[in-house]
Amino acid sequence: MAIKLHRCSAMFVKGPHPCWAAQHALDEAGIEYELVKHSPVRFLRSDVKQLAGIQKLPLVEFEDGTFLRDSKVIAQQAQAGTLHGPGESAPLS
Ligand SMILES: N[C@@H](CCC(=O)N[C@@H](CS)C(=O)NCC(=O)O)C(=O)O
Repeated sequence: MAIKLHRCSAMFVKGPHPCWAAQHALDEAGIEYELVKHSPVRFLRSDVKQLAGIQKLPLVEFEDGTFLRDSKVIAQQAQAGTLHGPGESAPLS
């Protein structure tokens, strides 16, 4: 499964920061991903808006072009081993 984690470039911000939380959860679960960094300023994320239709990060992008949003959902699925796109009924393998 080749996924991409889109997150803001403020890598130094940890703790409850949503981008950090999502990345940390993927790392803890041993899930491999390509890291794609974007502006920490939401209104400068026209690239994200064009790609996913929204500007909030983090986002997990799946091979089929779908996106999973919200750090809590990403972390929950990563921890449960059920990471899958919103249109998928089962985890990608
Ligand atoms: N509830 C969302 C919150 C996402 C969020 O606030 N992300 C930050 C990461 S930098 C962001 O996009 N901030 C820019 C803004 O809200 O303008 C989640 O947990 O994923």
